[in-house]
Amino acid sequence: MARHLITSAIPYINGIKHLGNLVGSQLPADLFARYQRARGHEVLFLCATDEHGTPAELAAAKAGKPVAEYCAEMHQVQARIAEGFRLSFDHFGRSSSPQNHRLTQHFAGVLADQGLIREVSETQMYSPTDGRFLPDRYIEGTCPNCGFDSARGDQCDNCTKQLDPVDLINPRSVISGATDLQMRETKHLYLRQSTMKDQLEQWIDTREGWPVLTTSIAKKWLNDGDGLQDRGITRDLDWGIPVKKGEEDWPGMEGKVFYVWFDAPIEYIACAQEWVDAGKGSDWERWWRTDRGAEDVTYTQFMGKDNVPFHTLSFPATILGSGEPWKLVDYIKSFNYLNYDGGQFSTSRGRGVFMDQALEILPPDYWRWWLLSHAPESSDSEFTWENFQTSVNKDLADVLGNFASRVTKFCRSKFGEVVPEGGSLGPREAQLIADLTTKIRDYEEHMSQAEVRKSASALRAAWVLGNEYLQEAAPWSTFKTDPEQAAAQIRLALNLIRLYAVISEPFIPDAAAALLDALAVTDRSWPADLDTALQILPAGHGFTVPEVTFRKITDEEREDWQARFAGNR
Ligand code: B3M
Ligand code: ZN
Repeated sequence: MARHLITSAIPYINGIKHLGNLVGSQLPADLFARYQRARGHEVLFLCATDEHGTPAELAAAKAGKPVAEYCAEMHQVQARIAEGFRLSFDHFGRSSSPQNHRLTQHFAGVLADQGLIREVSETQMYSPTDGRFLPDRYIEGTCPNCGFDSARGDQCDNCTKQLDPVDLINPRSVISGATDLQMRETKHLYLRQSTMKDQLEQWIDTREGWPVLTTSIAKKWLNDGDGLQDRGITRDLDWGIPVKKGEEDWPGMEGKVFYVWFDAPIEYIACAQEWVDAGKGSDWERWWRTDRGAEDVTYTQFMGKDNVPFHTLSFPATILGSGEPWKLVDYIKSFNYLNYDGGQFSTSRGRGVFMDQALEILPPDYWRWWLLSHAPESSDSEFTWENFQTSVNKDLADVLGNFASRVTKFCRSKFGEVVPEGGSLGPREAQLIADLTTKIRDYEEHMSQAEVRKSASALRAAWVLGNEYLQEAAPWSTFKTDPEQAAAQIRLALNLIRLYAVISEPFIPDAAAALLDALAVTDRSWPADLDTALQILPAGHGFTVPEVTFRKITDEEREDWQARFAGNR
């Protein structure tokens, strides 16, 4: 039995995520976690909400709520939606937890002790009216390039020019509208990543079999231009983790907080502490400290490609730089983007399907299957309603659902709701078992490497084999001449439904549970040997015909939904 630590990138707290976010980290991480559990391995699967930074402050202000209250509420909302999609986190934590406060301050302290932090003085916009420094996004003004009057401090949304707050004409505070802004000196902490370039590069070069997408992004940041840059890890914000050196105050850093990207990955560790403190587990060190048993843990991270630099360079710099025996990631699985119906998902324009809306129109398995079988692995991929309808109707309804329903209904009508006895298997069945064995071994191979699309294809191919067999063996005609043989065929087919439920569970957990329920079987053992696995339901075992496992999506629904999610909110 192996031990798998699995984390998904932690979603920002500000709002409900769209399907592209879901398929870029949480969903494939869940697939992998479910698979490793099904294979009998010990799994700790963690995720959390990423609650600090300007976006959280701005979203809370927009909602007219204190930021702590806003975050607590949105955490509940995201947790409920995660359950709706059956994301099987062992714990869904919060980066604002006391555990993460302590651990982030601890890391800053040890990094300082290792000489890896330097203090830098810079000038930044200060608003006397608001009594605070203003980050780029808190400043608006007229664009020097196109004259647009609501350009932000970091970029003009009208002409897309990248800006510095000082470039803006008539800059004003987004919070109060104040225009009496001034440049003031402020001090910040920088993590001296540049001194760790060789160590990081060597670490990356010795990772075996990492996806090209992951290593190419890491290499680009290591070697582009002037190479790896030192990184500011503090901000002049109210909301966040106060800058401290361990438990001690940090002179000159009063009123400042750590940068959200410094504390967010540390939450992966703090989340394991939260898991223990919530009474759900014991001994988090066993997963995270190589001096406490974590040396034989396999740690896999899942994320969208925009998160790769932080996970291949910044977070490892924190871990390695600490000089303490923390577990480093073993495999980073990254994803491209999912586009929506000829364009991009857009939160501001309400374009595309968001996680809460998806669950309002269809159960989670439908989305899980489409998203995973179309995961943007080797390139960006696109959600279209036509494609969604086709996949659901063909793969789920016609192939898997139809198989389960035909077999159980036929059995009920000829033999009753009980696994029939008599007859024996012939060469056709031997061939089916051989073909299935090949497919399932392929499936295992792809799943163990988190090759999501290839896994989905292998699984679909295994479903198809059952349908083809049923078509050829045609027990409904066999029954007329040789009822014993038909009984043997149906006994095999009923067992095949159980097998499909077990191996499909990581993709479609609800359907899997419903099928096992209908078959009145609790044995979820993974099929080591197919001959044996296809005899688990013995003759005489009672079952019920399952409810419709998957219904078809009609053309009318497809058109409705397409119009409803087109955007322009
Ligand atoms: N919250 C960005 C994102 O949701 C960021 C990930 C943090 S992972 C430590 O894509
Ligand atoms: Zn402009």
